[in-house]
Amino acid sequence: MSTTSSADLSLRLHGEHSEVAVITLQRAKKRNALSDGLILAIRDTFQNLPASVRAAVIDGEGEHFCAGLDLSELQERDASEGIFHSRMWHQALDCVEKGRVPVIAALHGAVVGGGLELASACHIRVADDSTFFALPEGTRGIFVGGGGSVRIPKLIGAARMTDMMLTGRVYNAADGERIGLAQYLVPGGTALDKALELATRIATNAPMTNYALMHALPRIAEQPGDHGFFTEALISSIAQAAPEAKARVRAFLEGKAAKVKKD
Ligand code: 1HE
Repeated sequence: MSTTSSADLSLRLHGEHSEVAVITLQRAKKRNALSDGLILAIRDTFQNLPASVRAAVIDGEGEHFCAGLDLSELQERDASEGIFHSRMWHQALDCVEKGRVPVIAALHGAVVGGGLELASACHIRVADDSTFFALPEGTRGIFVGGGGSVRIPKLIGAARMTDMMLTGRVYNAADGERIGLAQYLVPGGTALDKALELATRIATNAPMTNYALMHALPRIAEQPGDHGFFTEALISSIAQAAPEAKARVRAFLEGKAAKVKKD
């Protein structure tokens, strides 16, 4: 395992071939609130992942995953600065969602405001018992600006997001998992351990399959059905033509690959 770090963010490499990156928000004293510097560090880190990395985990130091936007930086911004600020978040979280490798969010404690926007840019969210989800923007007199209005309704629907913002509703871990804010709940365990287990497994997939899931599936989901079927045909033919896909199918046919088993 090797380590690099910049101010409020660290990147550690795990696995025999350094195939999993664990990226940790390290502003525990401010509950990992996302300052401009931290948002830019997220952007730069995901843009420059080491070549060995095939899956990533993002987690937060201390008792909370992330308290959202650093509210102390909001005070002096005018309207046009606000647009650029929001666009900076969009660009940074796009590097998470539309980067090179799947990203798993390991959630605990507060996952609120921009923290939930960051989590929703990840491909898988794992929550432990301590996790709670909220969008306090409504009560702070502001609005989401980090892509939450696009991504969060895709997870839970616009009606639930509207309720969270209008009423300040807080979802606990179990209810968050039930409505789709997290795909995994780890009762009595740590989200980081589960996220690492999943990332290690994902890192063994054929890269083209992971790429198709990250880049083709979300686009297909937004295309008219007929276009989606065509895009699916294109991407599936590209994936199956890769030498790695041929080798994996051959291994199964020769009885050398794992069967699908009940959990
Ligand atoms: C902060 C922030 C922050 C904590 N910006 N400084 N997000 C929110 O509205 C959530 C605001 N935070 C909270 O509700 C609570 O801090 C928590 C539930 C996350 C954690 O509570 P707790 O009791 O563990 O910590 P604390 O005592 O409230 O906070 C510790 C310190 O962190 C304290 O500073 P200190 O100097 O007094 O020690 C807090 O002021 C500081 N802190 N959260 C700045 N968010 C792209 S648009 C996105 C829009 C949004 O994200 S809006 C939602 C913002």
